[in-house]
Amino acid sequence: MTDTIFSKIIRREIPADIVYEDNLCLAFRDVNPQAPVHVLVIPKEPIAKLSDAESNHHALMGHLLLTVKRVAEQLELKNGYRVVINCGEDGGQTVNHLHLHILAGRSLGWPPG
Ligand code: IU
Repeated sequence: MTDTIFSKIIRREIPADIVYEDNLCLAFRDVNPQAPVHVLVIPKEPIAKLSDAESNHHALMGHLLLTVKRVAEQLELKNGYRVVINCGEDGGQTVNHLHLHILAGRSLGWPPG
């Protein structure tokens, strides 16, 4: 898959406000936040989108979700939060590196646009 800006963030080639990192993933604040708290959790492995994940990514996918929980605890999102994965064009995905949005800090509407 082609390099994206998220790979550059992982390699520290461009700056980001990183809130969590381990050997498998990175979490950083979105540059264009859609809520008072807006963090992206990304795998270090450059999987382009959720529909590209395969059975060998089973453990990694679970790790990403548990990282969301960990980051939410770290940021003390006691009132709740939303987790979003945009996949592909109709899903509104703009960066072709799998990412989980964590949105919090206000009451979020439903359904999304
Ligand atoms: P999407 O699900 O692909 O639409 O989300 C991409 C997000 O990446 C979006 O919320 C952007 O604001 C965010 N982002 C970023 O945080 N830093 C960047 O350098 C770029 C996009 I490009």
